[in-house]
Amino acid sequence: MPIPKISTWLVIMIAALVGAPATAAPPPVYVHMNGANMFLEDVVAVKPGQDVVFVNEDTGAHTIVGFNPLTGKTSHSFNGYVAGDAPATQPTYYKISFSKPGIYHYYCSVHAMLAMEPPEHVTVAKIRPGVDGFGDPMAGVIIVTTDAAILARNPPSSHQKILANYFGG
Ligand SMILES: [Cu+2]
Repeated sequence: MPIPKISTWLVIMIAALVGAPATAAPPPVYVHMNGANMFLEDVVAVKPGQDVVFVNEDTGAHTIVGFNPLTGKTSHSFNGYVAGDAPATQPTYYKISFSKPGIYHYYCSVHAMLAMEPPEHVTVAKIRPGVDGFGDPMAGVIIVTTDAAILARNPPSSHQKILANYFGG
């Protein structure tokens, strides 16, 4: 077997480098909380394994608790707490990712509550009585998908880690 020339080896090595699979993870998708007791981007889509990072820019604490609308059961693994860091108002974070495609519902147990909705008998998040806000319960959905068309629809603010001028009270 003839020994390949150096130039041949170089071509093989460069081809191997160029053909190496991309290992860079996609950037996270961000969901922000401010003073309105809501998740600003309440529907976002990510790929399996891609991080969703909840950013609490509020001065009050929130929780992020996954639930199954069909059973009403809450999740132990999708269960976060983000302190409201008043008076310093430094953002606090909770990060989650999902390996399987699906639709993952969550709510803030401080500012919303789960209730069965007749006659459909599904569990939904509702406004917790006495909580201030814009009228919607503090809840959201994460869509885990490989569908590029759905992934492209995330709101622009979901690409920014920290939103300026969104510190609430
Ligand atoms: Cu909350």
